[in-house]
Amino acid sequence: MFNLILFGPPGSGKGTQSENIIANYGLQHLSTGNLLRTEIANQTTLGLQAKQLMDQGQLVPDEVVIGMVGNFMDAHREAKGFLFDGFPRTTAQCVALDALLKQKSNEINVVLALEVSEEELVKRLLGRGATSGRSDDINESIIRARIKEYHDKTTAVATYYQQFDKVVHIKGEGTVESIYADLKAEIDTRI
Ligand code: B4P
Repeated sequence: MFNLILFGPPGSGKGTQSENIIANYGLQHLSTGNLLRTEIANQTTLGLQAKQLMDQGQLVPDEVVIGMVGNFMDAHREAKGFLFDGFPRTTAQCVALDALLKQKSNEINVVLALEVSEEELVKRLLGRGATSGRSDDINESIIRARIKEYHDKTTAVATYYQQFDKVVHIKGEGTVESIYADLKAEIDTRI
């Protein structure tokens, strides 16, 4: 199994680049943002609780996200590897993910960390908000709150995997194609 974490702040291109990576390597895409938005669209109890937090730019509680990820991995036992997009976002999620993978004698192979300036992130997310209808993208103060959550809680994810020497930093500004080429080069040396 080859397991990859695509890491970076909101708007850094995780979802965008995930599409290219899964198309090329056949990994199973696991985006916690997409899973949560499906719960919201289906108006489940979990979705209704998550929406309130997401609309304020806050993270959904660890136990909710970890349970959802465990169920998803169980439902995709045949996968030849996972591309984790937007997960883990806290140290507790890192520890839980390591435990889930260890049960299957697996581990994270690499963390590819996209680096983008804050002003570019805000510009991209406001741009997406103008057309996508995503309620967490339309308001600059919510976008700034998401970036603050990232600095307060999610940068610790890179620190966690750095202790195992698994983090590779990638410049996330430029064309989608040029950034994908950099990601691909790192994957190809490891897969
Ligand atoms: P996510 O769905 O993960 O949202 P995101 O980080 O904003 O999106 P992403 O980073 O994938 O977007 P992309 O850059 O591709 O999370 C949403 C919310 O769900 C979170 O705030 C949180 O509340 C909750 N949540 C999710 N996972 C959680 C977890 N594990 N724990 C707790 N809570 C969780 O795209 C952004 C825009 O940039 C697009 O318009 C794209 O076209 C553009 N773009 C991409 N690459 C570009 C480039 N190179 N140049 C110019 N524009 C580019």
